[in-house]
Amino acid sequence: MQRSAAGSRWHRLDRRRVLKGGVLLVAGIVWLAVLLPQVPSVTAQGVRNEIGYAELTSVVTRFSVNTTALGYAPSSLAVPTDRSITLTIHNLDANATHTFTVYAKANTTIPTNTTPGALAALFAPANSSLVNVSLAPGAWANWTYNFSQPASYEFLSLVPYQFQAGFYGFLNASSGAGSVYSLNTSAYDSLRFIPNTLVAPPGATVVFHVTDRGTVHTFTIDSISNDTNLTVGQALPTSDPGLQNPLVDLHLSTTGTTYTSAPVTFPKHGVFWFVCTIPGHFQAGMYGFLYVGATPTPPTTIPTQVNVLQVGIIAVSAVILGVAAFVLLAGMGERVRVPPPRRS
Ligand SMILES: [Cu+2]
Repeated sequence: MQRSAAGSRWHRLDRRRVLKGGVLLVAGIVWLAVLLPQVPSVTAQGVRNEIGYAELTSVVTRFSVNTTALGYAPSSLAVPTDRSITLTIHNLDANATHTFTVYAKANTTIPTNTTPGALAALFAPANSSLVNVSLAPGAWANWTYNFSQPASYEFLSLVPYQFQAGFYGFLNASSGAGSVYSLNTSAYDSLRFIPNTLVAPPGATVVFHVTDRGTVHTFTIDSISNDTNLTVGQALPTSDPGLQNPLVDLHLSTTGTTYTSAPVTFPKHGVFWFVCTIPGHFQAGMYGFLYVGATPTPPTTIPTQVNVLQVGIIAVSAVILGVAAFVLLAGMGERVRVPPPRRS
């Protein structure tokens, strides 16, 4: 009778301890499992230097050239190779007919002192032009063509004396032309852009996507390559031509929102600052570099800020797991140390 009462008491105590230990163990594991994977994105605010590479998102295949009273606009057009492109030619000149004639001989510039007679003779053979279309005032036409090789082709008007007066231009076919790239970064309240190094191919046309991970910031790209007016650790210069006429100037105001720039076409090569122009932010480290057609300098200054959050989560997890183990072992130990009374 006494034995069974004592036995059930120990059993009850033991169960309570095991239950407590088990709950703590589960809590510890959940704490570790739920919080630790989130750490990289949280600590990224202050610790990591990352490189973001431009991704090709689309290739422009539709182009247009207008004919005005003065000539072609644009008079120089970069088009991609190895794909079909469509060119719309629109004669906006209300008073005159013009032709859009593409000389079939690649990489050849016809001398502007060529007489109308000599020009007519040059274009007499049918295969002398890739296309030859005559456009009355207000008329337009589409021309579809696939440039297989990178090359430059001159286009001109065969109406007498128009070429001599400046009615000519060039189609420049190259493999990268018309390509639109996408670059992503985020702005954090730790006054960092992450990634803070962005890389794009030479002469790329880029659309920037900047996600606001904090409060109010700007993403402003200096239009002057290698602008030496800016100095790390100092305030932004009050008047800097590159920042007064920035290539991109996104104003970020809403956390979690991604802001998208208009497409920007960069020169072949250059290194451009991008900064936050909110007072104090640049000075505190809110800047990065865009490398166009250039190899990025590896980030050499990693902020020495300790990864406090990660250390904290591991420490708290260790404490919870430790207590859980102690309670579990203590429960078991007590059962061994105090066996149920025996009948003599
Ligand atoms: Cu800022």
